Amino acid sequence: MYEFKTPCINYYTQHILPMTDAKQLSLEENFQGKIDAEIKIEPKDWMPEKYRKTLIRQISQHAHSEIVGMLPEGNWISRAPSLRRKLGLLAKVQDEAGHGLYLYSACETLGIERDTLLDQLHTGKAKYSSIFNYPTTTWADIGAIGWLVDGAAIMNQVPICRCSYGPYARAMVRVCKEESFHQRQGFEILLTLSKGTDEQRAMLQDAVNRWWWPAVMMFGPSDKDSPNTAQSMKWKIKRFTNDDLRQKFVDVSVEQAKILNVTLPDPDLKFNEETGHYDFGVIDWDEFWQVVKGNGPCNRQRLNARKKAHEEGAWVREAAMAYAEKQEQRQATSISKVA
Ligand code: FAQ
Repeated sequence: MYEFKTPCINYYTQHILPMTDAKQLSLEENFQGKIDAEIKIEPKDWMPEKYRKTLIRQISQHAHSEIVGMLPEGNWISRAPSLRRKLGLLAKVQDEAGHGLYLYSACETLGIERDTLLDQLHTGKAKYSSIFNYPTTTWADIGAIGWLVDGAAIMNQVPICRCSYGPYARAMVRVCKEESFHQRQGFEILLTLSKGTDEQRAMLQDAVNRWWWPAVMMFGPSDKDSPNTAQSMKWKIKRFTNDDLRQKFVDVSVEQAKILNVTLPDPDLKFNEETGHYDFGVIDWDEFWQVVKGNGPCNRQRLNARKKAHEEGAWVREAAMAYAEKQEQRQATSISKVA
């Protein structure tokens, strides 16, 4: 059982207290001790400023990804090929909105306002996942997003259920359950196409050709070029490195591709008897960084759509605030009447 050397200190108070080096050191030792002992860090616990900032960066980027991630699929809600497909897609896109809101709430527990986070997204200061800057040109893209993008997302996010920061870890439990439904609906769309006409099978192969490499890139830069991984692993924000997760994703996807009867667009994909994993080709990191820097095929379109939706939703936020104030006033009046 882990023993606390000092009592937990309110993080907000701690923030403004001048600290001696020795005290700071013991706080940091206690903090790391809790993490090593798998004790969750909660919002009011003391935490190093860099831990807080790393979490705000990661959780907010994750939230932005969920929200921007609604756009490529939203494109197909009005064109889904049947009522059943439309219902499935609507539910998936709504789930993603929910994930974004959960994650913004988890991020707010670290002492940052939601308006600030949204401002960071709209001004291009905060990143969101590279994958959502690619276009969805055919219905098969919706299947490919579910299979590959949600598949990659699950691979990365299941370990975050064991993240050291309590609110993020707990939010991820439901998110992962829903992502797993998303992955299955995508796979089922593709399985149906794989049993369809020549044209449908060609559409499936074309979508897989376009989405495979961007999905492989989603895991982020190679470990040797990832500035944040080492510290995030020590703090148990990340449980696996980018390359480890990418390899797991490739290994499972190759087997699933066989069921779909599609070819993955990588001539170097080959099972390696020695490692027990699939070797794969060289990733085009130039493409990845171009997309991350804002020069992908749809970056401008995505950001403009988000900004427009935010502006057009101003009246909803105002109405919600007015309603909440009215409820508060009503409650105050009824309490004063009882008293
Ligand atoms: N795109 O040092 P690292 C989803 C940035 S949700 C853009 O390795 P870290 C659900 C990174 O931010 C998908 N930027 O960084 C869905 C950093 O820049 P910074 C999102 C990327 O944080 C499905 C720099 O490169 N998932 O798909 C990307 O340790 C379908 C150096 O990188 C999450 O956010 C990228 N792909 O590891 C929705 C999961 N990769 O901030 C709709 C949580 C890296 O220093 C439809 N996040 N960068 O300026 C994570 O696990 C981590 O943050 C990583 C990056 C693994 C993404």
